[in-house]
Amino acid sequence: MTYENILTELRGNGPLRTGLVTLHRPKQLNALNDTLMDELGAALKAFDADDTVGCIVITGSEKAFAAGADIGAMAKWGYMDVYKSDYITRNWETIRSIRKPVIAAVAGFALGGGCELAMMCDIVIAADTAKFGQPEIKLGIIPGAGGTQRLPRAVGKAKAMDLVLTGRMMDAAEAERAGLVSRVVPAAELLDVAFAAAQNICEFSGPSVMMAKECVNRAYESPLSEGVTFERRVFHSLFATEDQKEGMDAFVAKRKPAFKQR
Ligand code: CO8
Repeated sequence: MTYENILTELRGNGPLRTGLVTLHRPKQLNALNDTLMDELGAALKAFDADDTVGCIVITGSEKAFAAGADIGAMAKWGYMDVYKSDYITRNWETIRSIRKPVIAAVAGFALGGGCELAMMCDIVIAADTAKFGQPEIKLGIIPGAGGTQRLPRAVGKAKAMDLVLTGRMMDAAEAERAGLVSRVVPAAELLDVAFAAAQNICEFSGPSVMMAKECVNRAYESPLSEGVTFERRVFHSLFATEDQKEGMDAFVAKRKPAFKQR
């Protein structure tokens, strides 16, 4: 499948590979227009449905992961255009529905919708050149794809308010201290580190990977008591899988497990 605003490829040579999506509107710093978002949604769905793919990486360019929604396109919109369009919702719901782990490998600007896209991913690995921010306030709007909701959950109210109300950017080191990103690496190593993490995940049992993702996400959407009950039920269910037997037998026999379930 060829796309206009993204590039896709499969990486790795194990039984499970990593699906890579590269956002590719270089002249607009990967601003997220309708076409790009539709293509991103389609590519993620295709990788999610592909049994040979175990993990997905989304990246941008050296200069920008994504500089936000396309301001040129939005500038002409009125209230009814935005209200009636499903631009903001349709593909964001697709991203949320992806069951395999998605890693954001972020270099350069991740602003507005770009920062929100990174926050939709399960793991954010940042190059030391990364800059995160929600600068929508400078345009007379507010974040519209979860920025006011996911950012406080990721970095706490104080820093989220600071970023959303001043529109300032934070660098990779500050983002790591704040808990928005899990690792900061030299820019030249960004993709290698992201692929290594992805291939590491690919070696594990598919059901336990997908259920672990589902349970961690549940922590953000339910009270602790419900989350813990949900986790317990999912934990129980994994004892019905062949891979649980394989994983534990292998540990006892001091050999490497050969997980089969995808
Ligand atoms: N939309 C459209 N074009 C953009 C965007 C953007 N968000 N960001 C940069 N560009 C374009 C510039 O217009 C410029 O084009 P041209 O060369 O034709 O003039 C080109 O990219 C390069 O940009 P700059 O010359 O400005 O490069 P600098 O290195 O000087 O600055 C910045 C880089 C700081 C990233 C600067 O471009 C900037 O501030 N960009 C806007 C960032 C921003 O405000 N983002 C938030 C947008 S609103 C939003 O995301 C709301 C989300 C709602 C939901 C999401 C749904 C998908």
